[in-house]
Amino acid sequence: MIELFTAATPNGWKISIALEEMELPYKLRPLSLSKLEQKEEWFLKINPNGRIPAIIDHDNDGFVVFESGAILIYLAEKSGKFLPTEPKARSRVLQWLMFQMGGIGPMMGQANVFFRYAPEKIPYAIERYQREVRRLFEVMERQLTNNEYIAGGDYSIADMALWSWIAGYSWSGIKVDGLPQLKRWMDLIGTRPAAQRGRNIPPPADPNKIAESGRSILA
Ligand SMILES: N[C@@H](CCC(=O)N[C@@H](CS)C(=O)NCC(=O)O)C(=O)O
Repeated sequence: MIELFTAATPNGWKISIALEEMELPYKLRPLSLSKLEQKEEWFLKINPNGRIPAIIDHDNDGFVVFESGAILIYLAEKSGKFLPTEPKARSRVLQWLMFQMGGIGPMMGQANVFFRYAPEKIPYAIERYQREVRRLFEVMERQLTNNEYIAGGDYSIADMALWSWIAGYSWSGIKVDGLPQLKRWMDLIGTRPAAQRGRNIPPPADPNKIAESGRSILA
């Protein structure tokens, strides 16, 4: 059994979506980010970085994994799903997973901070991060023009990682006008029952608020 430490944010959804897609049984351990449970000493022993997500694999000597990209690779290898073993195909998936981890995630995270949460609106910072996210979306648009999924013809952990963030594009104030392939791909993943289930784990704290904004709390 996998124990999943998570919260209703994009980095958390990556893992609940993957667990749902891979049909791996898991026990949910939601953390309250606003109560700073992720900084408590007991949790720092699991994730020294004090952030969600993290997992403990109780079927593998209580092996702990933190960092969402590393967790996705671990789960894909454990289940034998959504990460090819053929070296070139595998590398393509890992390239797009790294693109998410090093690009989309940090840039959308900063766009959210400056566009949504910062007490002072700093146009330079808002524009800088929104422009970079839009540029990354355009990179994906080109890739998706010739590929059904982001790393080729098959759905992979890279799609799960990217979709968890990109489905919340409007919260970051990013426009997707003129990106038909990106929209096609968002719908393709968004209609998967396991992706829908995973994006609602843990269940949103205030369903009315979520319905209004179409998203949950993005950190
Ligand atoms: N690189 C990390 C980032 C994790 C991360 O930023 N998690 C956010 C939620 S999306 C978090 O725990 N924020 C609370 C905090 O920073 O204290 C990963 O991909 O796992």
